[in-house]
Amino acid sequence: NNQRSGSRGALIVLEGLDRSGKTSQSCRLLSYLEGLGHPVESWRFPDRNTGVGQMISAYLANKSQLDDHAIHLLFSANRWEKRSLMESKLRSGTTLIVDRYSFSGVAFSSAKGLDFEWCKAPEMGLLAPDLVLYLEIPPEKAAERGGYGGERYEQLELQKKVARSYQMLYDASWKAIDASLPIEDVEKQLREMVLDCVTTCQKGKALSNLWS
Ligand code: NYM
Repeated sequence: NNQRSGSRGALIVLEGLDRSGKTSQSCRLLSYLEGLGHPVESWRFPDRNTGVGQMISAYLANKSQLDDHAIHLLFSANRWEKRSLMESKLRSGTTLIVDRYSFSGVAFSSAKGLDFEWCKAPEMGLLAPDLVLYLEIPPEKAAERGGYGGERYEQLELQKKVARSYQMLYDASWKAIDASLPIEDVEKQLREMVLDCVTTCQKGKALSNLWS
């Protein structure tokens, strides 16, 4: 029992272009860890349920217009409003599988032309993930998948720039997976990486903040 032994949960983030399969894989990882008896929750950003999240959702649906900097800060605020809950979940032993995080914030806004360092600044002090799983897919291939193009940003030229921005964020906590493989193959690779990470965190790896 994780709670009793006092070990913490892992903060695991899935990142990638639109239609790279993050949402399907985070569902699968959730069931997998649940099946193993690990306390686990699946989260996503933007969290569209909060007041800030509703503003973001309207913007993405092209129902409102906002300055690029303003929407960037709203995405960040949407993570800040969940930070303390995130920390208490992790400390009480719950692993969080998070569909998009600060890296999406920086990758999308900098792809639109905002300064890279400016984009990172409001993310500093949020919890640093223990593992970032990057679902790597050629932008052209993602664009062929169903449901593409419905929201703002789902355009091939912008997605190519987003892919380049993601490359600039890549560091030692990241693992890239070829997301053009069949869904079960991707899942198999992710399971192994996630289990490894959960174990490392149980053994006492410290929580830390972005970007340090
Ligand atoms: N997005 C997501 C951002 O531009 N900045 C952020 O901080 C986050 C978390 O929102 N195209 C973009 C990426 C997606 C869009 O995400 C909505 P999703 O996962 O499709 O709901």
